[in-house]
Amino acid sequence: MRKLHLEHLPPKLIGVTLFSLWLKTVVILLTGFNIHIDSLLDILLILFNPIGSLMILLGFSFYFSNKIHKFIVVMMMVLVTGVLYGNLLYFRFYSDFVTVPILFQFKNVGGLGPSTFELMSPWDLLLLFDFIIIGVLLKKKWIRTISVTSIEKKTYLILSGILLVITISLGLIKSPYLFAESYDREQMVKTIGPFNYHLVDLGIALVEPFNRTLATESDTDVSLEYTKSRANKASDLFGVAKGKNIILISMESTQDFVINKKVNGKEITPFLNSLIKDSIYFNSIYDQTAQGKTSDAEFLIDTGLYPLDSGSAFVRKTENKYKSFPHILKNNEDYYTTVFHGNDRTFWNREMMYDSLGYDRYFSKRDFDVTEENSVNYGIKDIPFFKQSISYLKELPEPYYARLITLTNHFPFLLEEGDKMIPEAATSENVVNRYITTVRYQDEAIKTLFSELKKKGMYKNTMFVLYGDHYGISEKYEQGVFELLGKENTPINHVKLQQIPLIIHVPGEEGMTISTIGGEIDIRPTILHLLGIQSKENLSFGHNLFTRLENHPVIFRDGDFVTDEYLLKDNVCFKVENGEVAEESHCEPYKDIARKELGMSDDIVYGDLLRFLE
Ligand code: GP9
Ligand code: MN
Repeated sequence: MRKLHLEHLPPKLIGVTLFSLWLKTVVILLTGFNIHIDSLLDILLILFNPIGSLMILLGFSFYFSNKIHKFIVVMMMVLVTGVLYGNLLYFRFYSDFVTVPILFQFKNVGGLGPSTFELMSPWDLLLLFDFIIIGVLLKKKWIRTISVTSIEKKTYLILSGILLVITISLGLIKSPYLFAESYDREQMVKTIGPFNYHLVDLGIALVEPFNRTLATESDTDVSLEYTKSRANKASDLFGVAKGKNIILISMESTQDFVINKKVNGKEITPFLNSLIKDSIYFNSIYDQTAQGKTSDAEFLIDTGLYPLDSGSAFVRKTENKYKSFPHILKNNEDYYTTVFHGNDRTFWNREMMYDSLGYDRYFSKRDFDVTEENSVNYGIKDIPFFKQSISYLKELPEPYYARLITLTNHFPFLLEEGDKMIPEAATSENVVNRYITTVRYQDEAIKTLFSELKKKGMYKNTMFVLYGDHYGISEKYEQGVFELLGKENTPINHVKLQQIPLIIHVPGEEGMTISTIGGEIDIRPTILHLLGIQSKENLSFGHNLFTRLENHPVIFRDGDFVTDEYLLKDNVCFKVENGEVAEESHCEPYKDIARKELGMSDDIVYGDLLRFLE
């Protein structure tokens, strides 16, 4: 038998590594990211799109000597695995992909705290499988690294380049608005692959600073014209809360499904359920936040603009000029404006952003007595937080506007036994089971706040606005909620779970439930309506909820939307009525509105256009 001459074989390390990384990428894309597949083309794209970029990455190793070549290949494996795993962890909570700005707000997305550990799974170790196999193959010398000629290098490079061009072209054929809708990251990852997506994202981050330099005063005209034309009809409630103090409560991770819901015969939110009877309760309001979570909810309410497509405006756009809610309140009725929150001043860059938004005072962690005993998870528990806030509230000049941001009901929903006021639920998702107890605790805290305010005579002259800031249960754990609600896990039911409660309580006013659909962006015009303020500083995309048109879409940051009749989820059009897939043409006009509004809002924020309205 002839002896096998290994040294004449091709550079197999590259081949084996390319195959293993491709396989890993494809398996993760198909199983880890809940990517919506609606045609064979989608699968073909997913199979094809990582090849070109992986070849280019691994190709770098050719430019190093034989010894270092091996090392570079391993480094590329670490890089690719790290990028995939980072995205996987991020996706498990945020149902989104990592962007460059996220890397600069790492500590705000849970860092390496309990939130991240909760998201890990022992199965994740499988990601290291190829390292072991390739390690063994190298050790046994079953695969070799041999140098390549310059012709081979060139051919490899040209081939990788051609594959890359084909990938991008196929992506554009599949989704012509791929780059115009770069905020639709699922579309981007599905069509051009995760590595090309990261490159595009990096490119966007690099050119972003030029937006401001190139912006001119006339760029504001389109948005001014667009937002001016919206109807702001009169309603009986105009001015009913004129001159009152305003207490806004941002309820951490509070979804609307908890309202009036019992678990094991016990209400999750007994206080809110009773408050609703004497309040205006909007039960069809959607979470519109993106990667900035709580800070995005604050941004939506304070500015009436959409949050950024990537990263948090609180972190990225503090230098901008804003026409914010505090500015409007101050200019029209001379309100004193404050925020109360038990976390560090730097979290979400709040200290700086509140300055830009015109707040007079930020009561943060350093203003509270925070001890190990009165804290859990992210910081001070809601009951001591509210109790301590009251003494500050009492001293504020009136009328005041105070936003109080709760914290206890935060993922992964940790609470000591003694604070659990109802037993955990018994679904298949522990996260959901614990969530019930932290929401219940928050409800008790709000009850305490109300009764203390009543005792101190601070209740009657105040308008209360309570809203859930964003979802608490991400798609990964949603099955537990469906079990609680006895509902099926369908796209339409998932979208409905994104509803957050909005409760406006004006003492003495009659209660009513309003089912008009809306979003967090509509909260500011609604409050201004109740305050009787007709502000001219209205370059905002919100509508007053009392007169909002049902067929105007509630727009989500990824370009999806919901109207009274149709909803778009992952670019599939559905009928709201029965959850059936609808003809794409029904969604087209709303898609255009979504693209237009998100585009205009981004132009305002990235171009700092409000500075021209001084
Ligand atoms: C932290 C609190 C929670 O200060 O706002 O932040 P989140 O993770 O929900 O954005
Ligand atoms: Mn939050």
